[in-house]
Amino acid sequence: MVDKKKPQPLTVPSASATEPDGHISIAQTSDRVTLSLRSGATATILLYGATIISWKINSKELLWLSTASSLDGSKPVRGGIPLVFPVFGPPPAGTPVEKLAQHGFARSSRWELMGRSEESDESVRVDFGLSSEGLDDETKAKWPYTFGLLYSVTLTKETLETKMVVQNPGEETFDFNILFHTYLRIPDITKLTVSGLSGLTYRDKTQNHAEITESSDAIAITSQTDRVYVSAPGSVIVSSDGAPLFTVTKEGLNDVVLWNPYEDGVEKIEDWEPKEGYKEMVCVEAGSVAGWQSLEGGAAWEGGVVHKAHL
Ligand code: TA6
Repeated sequence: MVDKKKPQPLTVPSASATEPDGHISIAQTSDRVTLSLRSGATATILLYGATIISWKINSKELLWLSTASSLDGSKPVRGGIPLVFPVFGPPPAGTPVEKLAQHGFARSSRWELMGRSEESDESVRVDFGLSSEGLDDETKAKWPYTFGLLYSVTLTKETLETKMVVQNPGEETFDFNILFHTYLRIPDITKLTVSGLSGLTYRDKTQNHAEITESSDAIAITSQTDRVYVSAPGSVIVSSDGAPLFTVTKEGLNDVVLWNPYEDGVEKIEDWEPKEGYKEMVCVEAGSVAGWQSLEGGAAWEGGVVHKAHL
């Protein structure tokens, strides 16, 4: 009896493999994996960065992706759900991550497809792995810790679940930030509100990281917005004209980042196209980034996000 909970070795031929009942299919090409369910949900994940570049329900795209985004592994994807590890933002000088690129190396490394498992006939999961052995020498020299990442993407009828296990098989403790940098697609930024963050302290990166208390439970975005909400509760609700579009529920993660570069910010982002695209997206990013997560040798850490679409 096959244990459906454990990832099974992928036996997918180069084309697609369809489950006997046609409920679930995993199509793998050389650079990406596509999941699809009979319900009409699909998700596509690049092996580069294990970046989710598409999440659709009944052909409706739910993630924002720049039309100028590189998808060939030449640079991090602009949009979808890039992974941030082991540092969020510009690496602080004088820390072990100081030589790394902004947001770390997870989003710009090639991950291995570890396997898949059917959770039920209406959900499918694939697992990706990245370890210190898999890093290129240059990156390894910049952050010489022994680590293992196991990233699970689970697609169901209404949700896209992303979960990361960080392992420290070495002896030396390392500190890390981690974040799922989700670009949600929305109809119109002028009708958007974000709820679930009221009363929290946020660090406003547009005001030199000033600490401000959030007073609104229906946050509107009317200018460049770049905030780290510290110790946020479980769920954030993204609405348009008062109707819920998404619920983002984090597990094992401390903080939520809210970002929209807005009209002035997109001008500085070369691979952001169309420039007007800021009107149709909001980044709601669950992570542990306000502080460092410390992982001792032999220990493991786990955290993830459930993105639910309200269609
Ligand atoms: O998560 C928000 C943020 O940290 C912004 O400050 C902005 O830098 C954004 O990430 C995108 O970063 P990237 O390195 O992908 O251009």
